[in-house]
Amino acid sequence: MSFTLPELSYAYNALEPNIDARTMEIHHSKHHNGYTTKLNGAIEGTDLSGKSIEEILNGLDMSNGALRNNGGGYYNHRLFWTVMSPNGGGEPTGEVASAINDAFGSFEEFKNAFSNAAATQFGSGWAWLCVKEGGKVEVCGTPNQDNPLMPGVGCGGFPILGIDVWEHAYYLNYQNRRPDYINAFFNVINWDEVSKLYAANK
Ligand code: MN3
Repeated sequence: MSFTLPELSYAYNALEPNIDARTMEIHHSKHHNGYTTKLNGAIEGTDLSGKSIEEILNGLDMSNGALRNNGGGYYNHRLFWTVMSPNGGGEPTGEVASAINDAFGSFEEFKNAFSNAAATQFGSGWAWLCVKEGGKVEVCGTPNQDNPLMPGVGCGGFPILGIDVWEHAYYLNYQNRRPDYINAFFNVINWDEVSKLYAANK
């Protein structure tokens, strides 16, 4: 079994003006495609072939650079596309909203914590909202293509929201203004999908 590049459920220009079409096209068709191809190369002929990406990341040998970078890159981007939507933005409702309020005190405080994790991730990486068993949520960040599902990354739980803060995710439109990109990301967050991921993994 090999992994395939997932289709987006919206057009490359659908997230404008928050995320521009050219960035989306290159990010999906070049970067994510590259991670997918290299992930398939890294598992070909090994006993990992046939396992789910979650199983591969959970049991990852962190010294295997090709699998760590490309397995993470495959998974992280697959999640990233689904937690954005042209109909996104606003604030969450229901269970995930309650969990966010319990953990951070308010949506604004959550937004500050998530934005801060994204803004202060040095170099390339991701910021995450994760859910732990029992339903508690927390914010954390990981470098490069590391992911909370990997062993020992010190960022716990199941990721239900992630923002890519590699420069390739924003540089064409925002240049060095990462905070502006982070702000714009909040206009496209697909809270319906985040809620589903919360309910399925709490
Ligand atoms: Mn990326």
